[in-house]
Amino acid sequence: MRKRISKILVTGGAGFIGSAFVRLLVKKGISPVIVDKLTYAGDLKRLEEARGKFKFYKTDICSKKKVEAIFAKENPDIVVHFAAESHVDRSIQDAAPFVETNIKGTQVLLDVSRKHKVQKFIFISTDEVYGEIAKGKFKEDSPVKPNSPYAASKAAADLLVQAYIRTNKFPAIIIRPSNNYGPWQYPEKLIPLAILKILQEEKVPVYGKGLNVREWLYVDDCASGIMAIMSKGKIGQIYNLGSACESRNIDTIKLLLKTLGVSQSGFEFVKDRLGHDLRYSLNSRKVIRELGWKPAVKLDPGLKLTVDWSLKHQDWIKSKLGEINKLYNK
Ligand code: NAD
Ligand code: TDX
Repeated sequence: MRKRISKILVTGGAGFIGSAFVRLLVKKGISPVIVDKLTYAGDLKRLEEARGKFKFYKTDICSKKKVEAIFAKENPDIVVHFAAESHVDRSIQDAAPFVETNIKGTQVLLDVSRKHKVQKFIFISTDEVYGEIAKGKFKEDSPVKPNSPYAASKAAADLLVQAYIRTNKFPAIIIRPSNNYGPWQYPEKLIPLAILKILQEEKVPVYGKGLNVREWLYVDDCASGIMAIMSKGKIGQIYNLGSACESRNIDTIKLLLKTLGVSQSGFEFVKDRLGHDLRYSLNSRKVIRELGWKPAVKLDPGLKLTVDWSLKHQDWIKSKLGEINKLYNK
């Protein structure tokens, strides 16, 4: 008898990384169920190429009643949980939605998933739960020491998942990706914001002296890593997911200005972010050695792909301008 294909429920599937994962599932012939509240960050345009190949529920993951009803109807085998408030600067302005969605929303999903006996629960955490590291790299067993309200809310959720694994033998896996970039990223984050500024012929705002380091992972590589871990990862484990492509913000912006063919002076140093983490860096040997995953796109070609995509989707990027001006008070 042919084995039934697992039914996959994806939260936050209309977001930046969630939609890349959904597009990958659909390419592989899998039709997921998506649960997304469509906050300012959610956008179904990201899923246009997958139209008709997924089922969509516009629902807040914090509403236990609604999530229960979806699980009762859909009976998912696997849950991949991306939905979150994801922007550090917003969490500094107001932590409330971060506590609500990232912590309570995760608790609701854990309880409903447990009740419905899902086979696997994949939690998308972040490298930010470790805090900053001046030298060396974080391993999966490094202490969790978050700094921003965003990171603290993700760490709380990450620890809650670990508690359910230990207490209830809940079949979860935790993934901690590094900074993503690529097509369809909301232009509040550094790389798409810089592209938007350059398109508007404005200077790119670089916090502090631009010496903070981030490890840049192309979004399709992140999606393929999540797929590998979902398919072959060990239950109860934590996996770092990074690219080893580290770059200081100032160098990233200069590379981007070069890629766009504009003057190298197209940026300005602005007031630093409060509590700004100096450097994130992941040791990703576990996923590489155990599961054979490898990122395919380095930073230079990844920025070229992102710029090419952005030039073709200027209308979409510029449609977020009002919201961005509201966020950065202009
Ligand atoms: P995003 O902000 O682009 O998307 C988040 C999605 O979640 C949106 O579609 C939004 O509508 C939805 N959402 C928000 N609150 C919700 C709620 N209460 N109920 C249902 N849906 C809700 O985020 P992203 O950059 O795609 O990040 C996805 C996940 O990956 C997040 O958990 C984030 O913490 C994590 N992560 C992101 C990065 C990165 O660089 N972007 C790196 C590491 C980890
Ligand atoms: O205008 C800016 N100028 C600037 O210098 C912005 C928006 C950012 N920065 C700096 C701050 C960081 O050092 O660029 C770096 C990247 O900033 P963000 O794009 O805001 O990302 P970061 O704070 O590193 O967090 C990201 O990576 C981990 C994601 O937003 C998180 O969701 C993820 O968990």
